[in-house]
Amino acid sequence: KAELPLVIATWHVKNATTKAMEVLQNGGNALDAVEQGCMVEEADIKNSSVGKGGLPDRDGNVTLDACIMDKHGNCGSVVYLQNITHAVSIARKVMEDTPHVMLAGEGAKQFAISKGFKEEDLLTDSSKKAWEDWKVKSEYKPIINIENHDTIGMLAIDKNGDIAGACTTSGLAYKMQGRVGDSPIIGSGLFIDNEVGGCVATGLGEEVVKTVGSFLVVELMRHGKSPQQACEEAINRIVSKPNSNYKDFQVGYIAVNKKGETGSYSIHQWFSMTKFQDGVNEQIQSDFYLK
Ligand code: SD4
Repeated sequence: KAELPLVIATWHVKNATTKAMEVLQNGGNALDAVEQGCMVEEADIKNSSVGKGGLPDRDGNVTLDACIMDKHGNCGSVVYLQNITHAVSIARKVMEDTPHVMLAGEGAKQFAISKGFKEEDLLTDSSKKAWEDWKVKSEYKPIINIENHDTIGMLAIDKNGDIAGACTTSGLAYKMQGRVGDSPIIGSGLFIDNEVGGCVATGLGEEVVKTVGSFLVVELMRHGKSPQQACEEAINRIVSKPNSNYKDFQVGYIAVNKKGETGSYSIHQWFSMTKFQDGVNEQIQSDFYLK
């Protein structure tokens, strides 16, 4: 039986998994752990695809998407949130303090302010410079593995065996204004079923949404697949579509089941998962489709 608690996250985010594990070791539950773990990346201005310092859309607006899900199957999400760093915390407040699941744009921001969150400029000197450099050519094409250690999706199991998950992102760099990805869409960017397991996605959100990726992975686990097999089948679902141009984009999934087994898989090489369990916090290179 797997050692609990445990935390996994997309990409190379050891500071975030350290924080989440600290919460779990101090008796916090899985929901607290994933929120606080994700907040580490949101606050880090060096990260260019989440929170403060996230790359803007093509018009220079930094717009955030995030969601969170608990062991009861409750969920909260924010889309197109501006000027508030901790999108994941607003998602949690939507879940806990409103009758709704999702708040967008100005309404999400006003709600955050009403809860005492501070408005700030999320465009930093370096993300502004990157955008200005991009504008010279204004070529829009998703860059494979741009997130590297940035955008974060996290899943945790606490010592009671309960599962929670969260994800938070500034979305694709230089997206069209108004674009929303998979990350705040329950079942696409994230899905948790406390009886079965959880999954979170990263990469080109449009492709994840089209296959309702995270829900698919959890359903496959429900029907007996291991987390690894389920992630692989969900990636296969994307690449085996007629006319899929999967060579040009990345999608990666990580998953955990109720037993604490984990898996990860992506289309292209260099996706990784960070895993903290039994005193070991490690980056694990993920297996991939395009060999
Ligand atoms: C999106 N899936 O907005 C997000 C981006 C992402 O790692 O995950 N980056 O499409």
